Amino acid sequence: MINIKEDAKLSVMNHSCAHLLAQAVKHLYPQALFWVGPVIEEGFYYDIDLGDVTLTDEDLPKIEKEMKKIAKDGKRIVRHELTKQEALEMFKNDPYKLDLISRMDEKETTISCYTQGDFTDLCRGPHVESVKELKYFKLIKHSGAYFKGDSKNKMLQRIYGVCFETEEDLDKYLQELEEAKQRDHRKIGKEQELFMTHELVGAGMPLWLPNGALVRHELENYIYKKERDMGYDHVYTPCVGTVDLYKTSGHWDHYKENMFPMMKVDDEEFVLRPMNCPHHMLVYKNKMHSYRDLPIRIGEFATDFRYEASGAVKGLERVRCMCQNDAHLFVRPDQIGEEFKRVVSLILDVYHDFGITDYKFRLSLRDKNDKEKYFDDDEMWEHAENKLREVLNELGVPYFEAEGEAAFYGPKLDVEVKPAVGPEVTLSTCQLDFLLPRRFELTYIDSNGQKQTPVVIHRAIFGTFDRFTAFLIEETKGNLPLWLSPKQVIVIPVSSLHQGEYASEVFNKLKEAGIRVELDDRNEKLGYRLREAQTRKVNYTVILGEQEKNDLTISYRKHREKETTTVTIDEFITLLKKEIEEKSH
Ligand code: TSB
Ligand code: ZN
Repeated sequence: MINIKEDAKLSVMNHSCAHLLAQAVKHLYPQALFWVGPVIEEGFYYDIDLGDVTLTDEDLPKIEKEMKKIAKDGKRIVRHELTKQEALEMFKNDPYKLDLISRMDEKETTISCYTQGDFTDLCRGPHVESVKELKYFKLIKHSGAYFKGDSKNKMLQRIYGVCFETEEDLDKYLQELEEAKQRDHRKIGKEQELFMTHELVGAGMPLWLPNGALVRHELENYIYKKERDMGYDHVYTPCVGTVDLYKTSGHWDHYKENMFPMMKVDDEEFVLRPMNCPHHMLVYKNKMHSYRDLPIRIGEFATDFRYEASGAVKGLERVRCMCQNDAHLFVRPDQIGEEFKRVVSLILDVYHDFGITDYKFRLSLRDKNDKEKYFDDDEMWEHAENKLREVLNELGVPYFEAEGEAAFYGPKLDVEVKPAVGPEVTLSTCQLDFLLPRRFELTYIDSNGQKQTPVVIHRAIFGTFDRFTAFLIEETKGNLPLWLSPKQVIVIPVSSLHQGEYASEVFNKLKEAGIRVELDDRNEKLGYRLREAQTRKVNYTVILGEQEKNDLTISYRKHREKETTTVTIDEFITLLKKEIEEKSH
């Protein structure tokens, strides 16, 4: 989908359209006061104080109609420049604009406002010449938004919209938007009973329902086997730790705003863990290691808790309680390159298995000026960042660099993907860390019998099972490949009276073969049951009529395919097993 913000011409149009929206709102709600109306990737929005009024869905078409009327009238958009004093005078009855003006520095910015007909707004510009140019726009949705994003402040009304140069462009965009909505994992997750949320459990704390849990088990089995084959050892550790543990690691100083608050039990102070590294450092430290034992790879499917803003939590994609497919690799300095390469190969291998092709590698570096977030040791950072660049160049994988995205303990290689709705997110991550091994005083004995400090590679291939599942649902539009699907086959007798017994026999055989199968012998019309299987996206529908019963065969239809094939039950099982084995997608 197009990124409006990156298109210079569309950015200007969308910004002008935000003013048009504000003017229309002012006509319909004279009490309205306006906060900010920026251009965003998806178009524009405006945050508006409507006094006691809360908008409903029915209000948007009315506002849109007024916008059309004003646009047709075709007033010019005129710019005026003001001194700070003039601006303060002009907007003296508007606390929102006064807030903006009071923070402006006259020497650095020219204060300007734009007038179109009876409406004037404080704005940097630029704008289109006349509202006449705004013809193809649509108000998309509305929501509440706290003033300055702070829940202690007043809730304003935010209206989103988008504007294009031509009708075709607008239609195309609206169609894409609709498709994205259909793909949204929150919608599919509900329809297919994969997960749920409940306010009694809390925001960002999804509950995995049986269907979703089946998918997750398959993901766990899959990655567990891969990791075992690559020499990983898996552990189980508690999802809490003491404050002292996180003081030792540095999380307490550098990651506290992402953590749940401390809780006291007897004399101990605990936190819900946001990361598993400290626990794994202690597992490593549990015994002596020789240089010959390294790399040591400690893996865990580990539950973590992070404080994510309530407005940011989203389905399974951004949660407050998550399960990482985590591992910490303890290596000698001379093994960094090799081990890092093995992790990147594993990522590529896994993406290939899942048919994921649309992703970007991002080299996430620290922000040199942010001494608060990042551990202050220039030499260590330069060394770690250069080491990663070196390996990436050697591997020849394309990547882009992003400052200020590193973990507090080191730089990382992240894999970025685009969800159906909203900005890009990180799936896999591979991070280089010279810090935590020092803080936990980890050692190994080198070939001269001397103590040395290992280097740690943090890596999560799926990232979290939560986010990866969200992504998979959207990638496949809910049509999960057979090996992952919670509903692989449904057996439907044409008439339960005539083929009911045979259907049970087929159902049992499939079940015994380990296939996730359901039997639909309800007394409903065949067409109805077939349609339902279709909407539920069951991978294979098996239809049994008199012919099949007499010939001891089955007829199957694959989801999204038209033709029906007749084979023996054994042939069908062989076919399913092959497809599962090959992880076809
Ligand atoms: C890889 N200590 C490392 C670990 O050893 C770590 O925690 N890295 S992380 O902070 O980048 O998190 C790992 C992965 O978790 C991310 O790559 C991302 O895919 C996923 N993740 C992070 N926050 C969330 C969230 N709120 N909801 C779902 N998944 C998340
Ligand atoms: Zn870690």
